[in-house]
Amino acid sequence: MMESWRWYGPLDKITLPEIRQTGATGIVTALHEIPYGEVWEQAAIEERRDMIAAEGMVWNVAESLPIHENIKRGEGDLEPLFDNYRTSMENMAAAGIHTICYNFMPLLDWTRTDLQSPVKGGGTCLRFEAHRMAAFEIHMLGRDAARDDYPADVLEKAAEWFAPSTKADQDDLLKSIMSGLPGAYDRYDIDGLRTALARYDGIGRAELRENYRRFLEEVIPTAERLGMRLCVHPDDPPRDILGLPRIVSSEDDLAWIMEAVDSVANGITLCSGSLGANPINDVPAIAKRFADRIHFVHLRNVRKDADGSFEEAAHLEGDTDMVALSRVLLDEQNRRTAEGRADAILPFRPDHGHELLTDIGRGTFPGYPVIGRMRGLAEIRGVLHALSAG
Ligand code: DNO
Repeated sequence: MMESWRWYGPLDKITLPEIRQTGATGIVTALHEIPYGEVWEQAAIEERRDMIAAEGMVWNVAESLPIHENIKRGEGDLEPLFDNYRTSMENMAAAGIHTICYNFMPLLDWTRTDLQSPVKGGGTCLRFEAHRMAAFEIHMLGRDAARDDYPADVLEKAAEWFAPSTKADQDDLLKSIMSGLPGAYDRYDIDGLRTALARYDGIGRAELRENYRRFLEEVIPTAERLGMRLCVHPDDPPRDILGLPRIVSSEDDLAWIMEAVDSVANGITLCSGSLGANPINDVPAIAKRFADRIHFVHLRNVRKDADGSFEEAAHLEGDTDMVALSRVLLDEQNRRTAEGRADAILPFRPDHGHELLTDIGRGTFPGYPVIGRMRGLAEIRGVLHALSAG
C-alpha cells in the first residue's frame, strides 16, 4: 500500500520536507483555498502538484473535491455546479491525479466535542462526548427535538454540564464542533447554524439519497471516461446529527451507494475510524464486502463507550482489529496486482493522531499533528510489512 500523508497545502504548519522524513511518499491534499462549487483551474492544480514533486513526493489523492451544499439540498439550478465539478475532474485528470475523495455529509464534516482530551500517559486526542453534543443541541441551539435522539442518562448529564457552564465553556464547545472543516468553509455561530439547519427542513433520508443519486449520475460517467476513481468518505460520526440525515454511515448505506451507480469509478474511501465509531459496523467485514470498490484508505482507531461517546485511540489500539483489516486490504491489492491493474496499489494515510511531544502547542490542524500521525504511520507500516512477509 502506498504510504501517504494529508497536507493542507501552504496553510499547513507542517512542511513538505518534514513530511518527507516520515517516510510517506504520497501527498493527499486539496486546493483548500478555493470556495466550494468553484472550478479548480488546471494551472493551480499543476502548481501544487509541482510543489509536491519538487520535494520528492507525489500528489496521489485529492481530498476533498467538496460538493456544494445546493447539490446536497437539491436546491436551485444545479447544472453549473455539476459542470464545475466535472471541469475540476477533467483538470485533475490532465494533471495526472485520478483519485478523488469527497463526502456527502450535510452541512458539517467530522464533528467532535473535545479537541484536546487527555490521553493516559500524556498527550491529547479528539473526543466525541454524547452529553456535550446533547447539551449543544438542546441547551445552546434550542433544538428541542434532539431530546428524542439521546437516552435519558445522557440528557441528564447534558443538563448538568450546561447549568454551571460559562460563556467561555460554551464558546469552546461551539468551536470544537465547528472545527471539522479545513480550508475554504463556512463556520457558523449559533444563529448562523440555526439558519443553515433551517435550509435542510424537509430533507430527510430519502430526499438526501435522491440528491446523492443525482450527483453520482451526473459525475460518474465523466470519471469513467477519464479513468478516475471517486471515493466517498463515510460520515463522522456515523449517525444523524443536529437532526440532519446521514446516509453514508453503515454497511447498508454503502451497499445502496454502490448499487445506485454500479461502476468501479463509484468507490469508497475506507475510513476505519469513521465506520468504526458505529457499533453495528464490523470494519474488516465491510472492507471485505466492498473490497473491489475501495480506492483510498484512512487508517485510525476509536474506542467506543456505551452511551455513544467515543475517542480516538492509538492506531493499533481501540475497537477495530487493524491487523485483520490490513489483511483484507493486502488481499485485495494482491488480487488487483494479479490482474495487472493500474490501480492495484492502494493509497492509505494514517488518519488523525494524538498530539504528542513537540506536537503540543504547535497549533497544527486538530487531529493532524506530525508526531502523533508519524507514530500511527510507523505502527501501521510494521503491520503491513509483517503481513506482507508472512
Ligand atoms: C477528517 C477527514 C474528513 C475527510 C472528508 C472527506 O479528518 O477524514 O474531513 O477529509 O470528509 O471529504
